[in-house]
Amino acid sequence: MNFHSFPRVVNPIDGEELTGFALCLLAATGGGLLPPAMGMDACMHADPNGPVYYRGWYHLFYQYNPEGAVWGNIAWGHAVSRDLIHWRHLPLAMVPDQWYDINGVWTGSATVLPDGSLVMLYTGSTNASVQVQCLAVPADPNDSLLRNWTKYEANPILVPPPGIGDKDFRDPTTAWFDESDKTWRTVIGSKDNHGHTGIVMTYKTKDFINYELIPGLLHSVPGTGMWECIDFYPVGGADGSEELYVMKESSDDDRHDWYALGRYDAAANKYTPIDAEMDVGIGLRYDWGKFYASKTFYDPSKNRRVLWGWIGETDSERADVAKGWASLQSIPRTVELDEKTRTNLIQWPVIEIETLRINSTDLGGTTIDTGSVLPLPLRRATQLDIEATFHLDASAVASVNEADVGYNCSTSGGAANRGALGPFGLLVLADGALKEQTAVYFYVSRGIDGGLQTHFCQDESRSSLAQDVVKRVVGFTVPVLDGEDLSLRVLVDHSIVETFAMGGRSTATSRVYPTEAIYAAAGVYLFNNATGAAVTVEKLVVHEMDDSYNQIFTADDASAAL
Ligand code: DQQ
Repeated sequence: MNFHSFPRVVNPIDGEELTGFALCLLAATGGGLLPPAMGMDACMHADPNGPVYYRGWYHLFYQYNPEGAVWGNIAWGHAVSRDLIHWRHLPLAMVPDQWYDINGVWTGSATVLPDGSLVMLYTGSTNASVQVQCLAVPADPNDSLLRNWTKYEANPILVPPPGIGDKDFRDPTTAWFDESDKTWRTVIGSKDNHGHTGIVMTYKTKDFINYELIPGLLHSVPGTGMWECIDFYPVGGADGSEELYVMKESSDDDRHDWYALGRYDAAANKYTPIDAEMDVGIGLRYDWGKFYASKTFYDPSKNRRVLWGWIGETDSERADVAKGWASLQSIPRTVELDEKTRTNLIQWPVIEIETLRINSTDLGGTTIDTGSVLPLPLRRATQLDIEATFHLDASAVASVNEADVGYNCSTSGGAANRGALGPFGLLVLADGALKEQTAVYFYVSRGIDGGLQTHFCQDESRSSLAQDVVKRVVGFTVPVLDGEDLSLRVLVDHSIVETFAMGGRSTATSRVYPTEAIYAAAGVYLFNNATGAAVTVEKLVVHEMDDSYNQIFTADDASAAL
């Protein structure tokens, strides 16, 4: 089945006629669960694939099951956009129809060559379930919508090398050009079956058809298991600062996206993290909530790197089958080196998201006393972009005591647990009785070395009255430099909360399933559960957000686009 074979139906809320992906929205609404509508919505099943900017269009391919709401029969879904916000869904780009990908057209990456042409490398799962790498190119390079793809006639172009398991060889990266020997390099993640070590292998090629494995490993970290969906790219380097490299792996063991900053020695084929304790798989994550199998691409039209992650469901598979869809893509984020700290990345929603702001309320200059919860006077609170800055005065900070040593977002009791200087922040998607709420907050504590630590956490434990939902408290410490206030940017979209703390130094995404805090019954509150200090909310601007009106591409759209 492709998108166009869905029956035509009408949305009971606005009477608009819907097809395809929108059918999933209808099913979800009918089931009492509210799908997000600001970004890419519903019915996609997993990893973003091959994101690329091609002839004026942003393309996002993604792992998609055309036959069900859960993983299986993996093909490449495809959507295009002019602005990263308003998307049109196209027919499937690639389906499993060859012996080398009959068990799935798995994850891959696009590479734009210097002449502007495009190659796509992806993993095929063969008829014997062996993971092999395959090449595909646009069937018509003049079609800016890239609707048809030609798989290379002699695929696969790579099979697992000696010592690598048949099921441990997947997800080739975007290639980069190495001037030293005029070859392209691509890397592929795997694991060393003896040591449970995550590894990255580098291949070089001149033509994307013939490849040579470079001896040795680009990187490896013991104890981290299979590395999926490697991403590898430079950051920084402007104004004479040293360029660093991000290596990201999606850990099949714990289903989190881990990254490190490091140095890349191309001649030696070696990656070395700047801090061994913050190595790939053991240090920093892109997002402390639900965010996996992510991929970046370089956007030449705005000279920026853009990141997408797959936001899986946290309800049960049974519920996904019942509602008929599963999973989202995150709002696209720019990603760059934090030049102030040089220890972490900065992630930030692409600026285009601000075009969805339809009404803004300035509520800054409020003080939240200890132990208080303040409702915000908002007209609508289900689709919001909230910008907040909190200030703690220095004397309060000095009062943080030993009881707060060793605070940990996930294990220290969440938003209900009171300490000297936390938690304080926002409750979003909260109903009037606060039976349902997602808490986004800071907690300042002492580290074991006696210094202050700021934790940024998101508490899902009361996000839904529904039972069959995984609810956690997620988060981590976030760097705060001298003189900086504590800032949050929270994107709320019915059933997803994407938060960026300290200007994007740390992020957390929660998939939530409110049953009471919906439509007009949803609200936002400021809260301060700290025992030791009032908190001043220096800045609080709440933007009401519009839907992004994603649609199915029609023949008329297609001809108008060309
Ligand atoms: N999903 C794909 C694999 C990848 C995994 C299969 C990550 O290529 O390793 O659907 O979610």
